[in-house]
Amino acid sequence: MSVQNAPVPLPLVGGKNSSLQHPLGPLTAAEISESARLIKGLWPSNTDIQFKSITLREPNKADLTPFLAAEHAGQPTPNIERRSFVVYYIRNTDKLHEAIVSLSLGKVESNLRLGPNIHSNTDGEEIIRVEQIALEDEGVKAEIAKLQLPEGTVIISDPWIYGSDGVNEGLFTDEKRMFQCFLYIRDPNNSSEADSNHYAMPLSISPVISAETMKVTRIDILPTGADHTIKEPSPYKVQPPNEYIPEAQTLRTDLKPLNVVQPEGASFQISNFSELGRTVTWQKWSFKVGFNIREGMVLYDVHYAGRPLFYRLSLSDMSIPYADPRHPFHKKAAFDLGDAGAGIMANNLQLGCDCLGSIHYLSAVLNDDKGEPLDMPNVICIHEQDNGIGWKHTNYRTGRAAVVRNRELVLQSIITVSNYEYILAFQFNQAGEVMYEVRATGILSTQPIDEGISVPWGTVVHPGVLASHHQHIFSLRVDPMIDGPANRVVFDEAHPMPRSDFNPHGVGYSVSQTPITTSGGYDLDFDANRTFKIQNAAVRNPVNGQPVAYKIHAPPFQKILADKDSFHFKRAEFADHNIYVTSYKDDELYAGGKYTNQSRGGTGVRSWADRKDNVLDDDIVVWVQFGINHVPRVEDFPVMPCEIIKVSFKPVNFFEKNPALDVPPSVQSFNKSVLTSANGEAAVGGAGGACCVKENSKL
Ligand SMILES: [Cu+2]
Repeated sequence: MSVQNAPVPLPLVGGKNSSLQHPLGPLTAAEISESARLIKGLWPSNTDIQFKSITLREPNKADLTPFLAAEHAGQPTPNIERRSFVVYYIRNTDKLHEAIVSLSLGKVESNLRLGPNIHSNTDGEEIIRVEQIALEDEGVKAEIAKLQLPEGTVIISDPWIYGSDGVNEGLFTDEKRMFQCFLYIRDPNNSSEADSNHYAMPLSISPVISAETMKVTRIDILPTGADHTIKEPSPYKVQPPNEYIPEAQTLRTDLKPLNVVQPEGASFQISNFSELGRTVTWQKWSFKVGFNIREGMVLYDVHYAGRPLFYRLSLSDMSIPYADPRHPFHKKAAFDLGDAGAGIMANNLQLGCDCLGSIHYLSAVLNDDKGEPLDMPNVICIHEQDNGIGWKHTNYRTGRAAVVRNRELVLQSIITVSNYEYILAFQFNQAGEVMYEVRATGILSTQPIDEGISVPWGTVVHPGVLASHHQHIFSLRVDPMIDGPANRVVFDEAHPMPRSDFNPHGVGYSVSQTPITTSGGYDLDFDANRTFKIQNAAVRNPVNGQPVAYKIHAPPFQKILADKDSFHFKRAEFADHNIYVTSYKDDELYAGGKYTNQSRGGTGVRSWADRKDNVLDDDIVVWVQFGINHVPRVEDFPVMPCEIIKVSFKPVNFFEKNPALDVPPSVQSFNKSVLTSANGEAAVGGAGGACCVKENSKL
């Protein structure tokens, strides 16, 4: 990193705008415009600046902690300077800058030129332009002509982040920021259907475009056999279409409505903590919701029944390395948050489509490439859902059942990353548990394959269509404050007791606990039932004297398969361990480093963990990795049924008993279920109103 202008540190003072804004409030439209104006003021007026992100520079924790404490106590809060973090290029150059703007003081505090080998995320305008450039290029047209496609065939271009391989040879250099476009056609027999699934008709021509010159720099021809052989494009055999849109299907006709009705509205309350920030309270939970261009949803200051649990929660990073070893597929490794951004890719969620029931939407304001505010309507939906039974017991002697439903609060955001979708949700329940759920869906990234061939690194999902195997590896950043800021991570393991006079039948087993003292990467061990817990050793449960804790339930996944010398491995610094524990440092937010596009590694959670810091009873950050090895199925095409992955945080010795005991019983007078006949016809009303309420309880 070279420094163009040295940063000027400024003292922390209250500014002119601070009384209007909360330090965690997402940047307002006015603040985005003001940030852009101040950055433009650094340069001659004819300079064309390409803004990549203009986002809140969150306050240092040392400043924010007393603010939040005062806020919770209802006392006057200290002034904290509002800052924005701005990433921009001088357009059509590699001159990447990151700047910190003091909005309170109306000045640019620091402005750094970054590089070499540091590249920023793409943006919506750039992607659209790259698509067009690929299709307008005469060389690309000449290659396409060799395919002798039917008259009127529509070509579709999917720009991909170029990736890194360390090659620096002429046109094959990865030193400069580039895009690799994969080309497809729409069904030539239905060319006017803009939503036709072009991924069923991949071409072997792949233009590479320079992000600086915005010109095609080379045209790759993709291997379509079982080896590295490249064949000259030849007349294309149009295969049958494979559409996902409903009008292309014969829809089943036996589905009856299932309406989620909340006649008295929802049980949550939502208020503004800033112009765009929201505080959510629901069933003893309270937290603040922010939204930014990179992470999308961010939760702050999560409390249950007034007890602090998490300072900050967000999806920090993801990596999707592909299995095909051949050029140019060997570079395919998407880091969708850092390369594009979960915020900027968020869907505009639609009532009655993406969430059911009584829905409250949150909208956001991000920035476009000109530095203008960009309205992002309905990027988060908040709603409740019934998730079956929460707990139940029947006393078989009396026949009396006690049962409660498991109501959940859901904050959901859906991102579209070109072909793929991720449905991302924080979920809270009445038993003090927090879940983070990812549903992977959308369309596989496909490539052409010759008929009659199969390969061990991918699945043929349609005639002539290969979907390569790939891993989805996510990193959830958890900044805990379990009953206070000083936490530790411990892991429990269950081991058989040795046979002895004490264990004469060889059946005993015991659970041991090991504290993690040093920052590093740690792994699950299912044979030992290894369970990681975030613990506050200074706060003891009055029932058993054990430290209060939250345990982490994360499903097993295969760690990154690319070898340790590969760029995929070096770049995805989080992808090699289930858990990373680091000491807290301001500005260490993204597990794969701040700039993932064509990154080279050396920054991210693996590097931070290598500091070997103390993480025992200190301010720590826990990075929870989870994912899937996606070996595509024919059933994943033309659109993939949701693959669900869920991480849970559950209280362990945190409460004095089941915290959901006070959930009102599940009764017919509340639930209003109806009897249904054997052929599914609804009958009005229904018996069983006293299913678990005893009229003459002795209590
Ligand atoms: Cu996948």
